[in-house]
This record gives sequence, C-alpha cells and structure tokens, in this order.
Amino acid sequence: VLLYDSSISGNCYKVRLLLAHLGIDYERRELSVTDRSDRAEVIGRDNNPDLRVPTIVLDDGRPLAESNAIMWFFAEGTPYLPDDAYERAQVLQWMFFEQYSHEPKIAVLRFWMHYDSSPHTEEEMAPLRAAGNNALAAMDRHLSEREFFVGDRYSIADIALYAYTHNADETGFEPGANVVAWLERVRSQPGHVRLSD
Ligand SMILES: N[C@@H](CCC(=O)N[C@@H](CS)C(=O)NCC(=O)O)C(=O)O
Repeated sequence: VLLYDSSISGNCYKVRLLLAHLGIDYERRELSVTDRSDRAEVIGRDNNPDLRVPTIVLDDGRPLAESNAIMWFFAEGTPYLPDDAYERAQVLQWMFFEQYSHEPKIAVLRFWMHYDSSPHTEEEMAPLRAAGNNALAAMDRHLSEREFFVGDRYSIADIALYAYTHNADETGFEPGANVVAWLERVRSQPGHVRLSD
C-alpha cells in the first residue's frame, strides 16, 4: 500500500492509526499541506481528482481517497467495523458528523493558528471556535453513558473523532471530562501510535 501522507494532518493520521492497529505495512510519501504546487504531479488526478491527502494506492494499482472511506475499506471484516447494519450506520453517523460539524471547525482553526502563514482575525476565528465547542459538547453528551462511540467497542468512528480531538487543547479547546476519559481509552488500545510517530 502506498499512502500519500502529511505528518501533521489528522486526516492522514486516521489512516496511519488504523493501519498500525491492523499491522498492515505501507509506504509513506510525504506532501506539504501549505505548498500544494506538486500535488498534480505527485498524487496524480487519476488517483484523486481532489488532489488531497490522504490518498492511497493499493498494491494492485487501485486508488482511494477521503480518510473515512479509506478507513472503511481497511476496517471491513475486522473488529474495527461492526457487522450489524444499524451499528454500521451509526459508524457512518459519527464519521459524517466528524466531516461536517467537527473537522471543518477544529482542524481548520488548528491549521490557521499553527501552520498558516496568513493572519486570521478573531472575527474569522470566533464562529469556528463556537461551532467546535458545540461539536465537542455533543461528543461529551454521547460519551456520558458509553465508553466508545458505537456499540461497546472501539471502532473507526472513534479513530475518526480522535484525530482532531486529542490535540484540540493546543488550539484552545477544552474538551469535557467524558471526552478526556475517552481520549485515554483510545490511547490505551493495542497498537496505538501517535500523530508524530
Ligand atoms: N475530507 C478529506 C479532507 C482531506 C484534506 O483536507 N486534506 C488536507 C490535509 S488535512 C489537504 O490535503 N490539504 C491541502 C489541500 O487542500 O490540497 C479527508 O477526510 O480525507
């Protein structure tokens, strides 16, 4: 497996974390998330028309993009994706939540504050902070009665949400106690790797 990767991207980290749990070997090809000038040349529009990372190419040449789709593919038939149709739909529920209500707020704010060279005003940042807090509050409520997002076990729904929640404090977010306890449960899963590994 070839992974077009960025060592600072939470979306790429999701894929690396799942592949580590599954013990699947892969080759990393690092791309910049700030200088996008070599994207078409390196990733190739046939591999991903959107030219974003993560993008993977399987050993037989078939490409796949979008972090959560990539996780879905590798998790199929493993303990990281339930068999039950309702639980699978719940996994999708939380992965769509992550891509609409969580990542576009919390990850974008992280990018602006730590990696983007152009300045952003407090006026621009405030709505993202408010929406990010709402997403974290929804997660905290959900976790008040359960250990993991779906069913009673760790799944790719947890990995999707862990990617940009575990370091949200570095961007000034303060996840609630249920989220903090869940972060620790995720970290203690066998085969866990860190974003910086
Ligand atoms: N929805 C996509 C988002 C991918 C994405 O935004 N990737 C970023 C890095 S986290 C990227 O490639 N940014 C540079 C660009 O937009 O070309 C996913 O979940 O994989």
